Amino acid sequence: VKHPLMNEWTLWFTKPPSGKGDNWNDLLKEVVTFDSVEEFWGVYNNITPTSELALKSDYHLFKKGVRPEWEDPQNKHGGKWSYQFKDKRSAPIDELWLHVMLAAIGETLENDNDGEVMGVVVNVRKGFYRIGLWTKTTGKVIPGAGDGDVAGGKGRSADKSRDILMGLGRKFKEVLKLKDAEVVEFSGHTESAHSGSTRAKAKFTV
Ligand code: M7G
Repeated sequence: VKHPLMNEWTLWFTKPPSGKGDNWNDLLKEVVTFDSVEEFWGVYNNITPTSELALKSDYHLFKKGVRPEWEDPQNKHGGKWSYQFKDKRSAPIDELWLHVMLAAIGETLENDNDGEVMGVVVNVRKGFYRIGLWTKTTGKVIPGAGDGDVAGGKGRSADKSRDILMGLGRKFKEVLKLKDAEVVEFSGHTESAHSGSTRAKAKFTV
């Protein structure tokens, strides 16, 4: 018996650069697509735990059909909530990443299936692990679009869109078991792309 997931999900992996001249696209690899609880565990039990990955590796778990890139049409008006675990030795990263993946595929991050969640990411870096939650919108109204047209979320008021994003941020923080004083930041992908890194200025925090 297979227990179907609400959505199909694709796991991607970013390999660490092996030499000079490796660009983002050479390093990003699609691994596998699944649509049941059983297949998820089959994949999970056969891949390297995050804690054993080389520096500059990433896992990305995204809804099927969405590439884990700013440039994807479904991400280009979006952003992400993220948190950096700076004490790599004490962060239970394998458990945290598992819980984030389960929240994504189990659809427990969103309240009303708002269609905001695009995927989740874990980055292995020299000084930290970073876990991110990518969203379709940034809660911003697109200049020139019709009244109430929020980027990627047509028909929603900017207030409603903002509420949905803040709710997602709070839920994400809960899944990561962070304390109140630990701050989760939201930043738009456009800003990340311009600054050439994810270290763009935070728009919101929870
Ligand atoms: P990062 O892995 O998000 O954060 O971005 P880091 O700075 O902590 O390592 C590292 C670099 O990967 C960026 O400066 C880009 O060169 C590249 N990169 C990351 N992402 C998520 C993208 C993307 O979506 N599209 C493109 N073109 N490059 C990206």
